[in-house]
Amino acid sequence: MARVIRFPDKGRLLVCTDLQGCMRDYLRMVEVFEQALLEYGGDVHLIFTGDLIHGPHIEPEDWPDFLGEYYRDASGEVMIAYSQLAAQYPGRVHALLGNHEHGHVGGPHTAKFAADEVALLEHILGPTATARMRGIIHTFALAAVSKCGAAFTHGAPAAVIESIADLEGADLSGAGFSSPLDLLDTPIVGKVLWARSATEFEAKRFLRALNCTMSVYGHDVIPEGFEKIGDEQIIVSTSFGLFDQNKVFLNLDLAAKYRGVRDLRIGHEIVPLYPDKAPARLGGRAKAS
Ligand SMILES: [Mn+2]
Repeated sequence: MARVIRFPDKGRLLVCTDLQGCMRDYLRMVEVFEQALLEYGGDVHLIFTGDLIHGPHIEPEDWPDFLGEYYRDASGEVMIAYSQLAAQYPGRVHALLGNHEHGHVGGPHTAKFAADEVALLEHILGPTATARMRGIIHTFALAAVSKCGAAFTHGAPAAVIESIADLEGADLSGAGFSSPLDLLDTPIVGKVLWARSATEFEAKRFLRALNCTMSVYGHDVIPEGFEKIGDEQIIVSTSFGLFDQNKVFLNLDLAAKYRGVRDLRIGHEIVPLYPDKAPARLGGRAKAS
């Protein structure tokens, strides 16, 4: 797997964060991508920034409000659909490793909705589908960079790196640790996959090492859709933990030179996933109620 994706300096880039097994939002994102391909003459990339898998297995009557819109986990199906889409549009569809995928290929096992979500999903899938899913996860990168200034990771840009080579050389295998949990304490992989926040100093150091101006990530849930932190960071919530009206993705111009997240405008670069449900605050068309 290429550890770091390098986007070209032309075309559009659509950015989708944590799906956590939500097939409906995955399909909506594919619809947006295919619409953009028509609109931009085929020159469009799509990146999923990790945590495509591990959603809740909860009955509607037990569903808590803080999980946003109701859905049933379809992790295995989402992964297969992703790999088919990547095969259908070679070089255009990309994914980053999230902490939830990492558990299946050597990382610590996550315990968000089950005591061991890795074991649970692998049990549901069975050995053949598990092997197939691991093969797909092995194609995921650790980070992505672009000439437009945006750098992409699953978690916050808190990792201590001096250059892109530090990401390219990162060991994701978990080999050499007595427990996968020790991986959390490593300055690169642990932070890239698990950090929920980064200070301005950390973010600037990370971006300087990558020759980028702004850091785009998910991993955390922003119920309102997105949060800008200083001029260097934006957390985007496309699916997990949100109600449809607040879900957003990014639509970036790879030929642009973004100076920072202040250049990302609602209704242009920050776009509602469901514009008919989203309020005007997010560039949507829903009537105020
Ligand atoms: Mn995560």
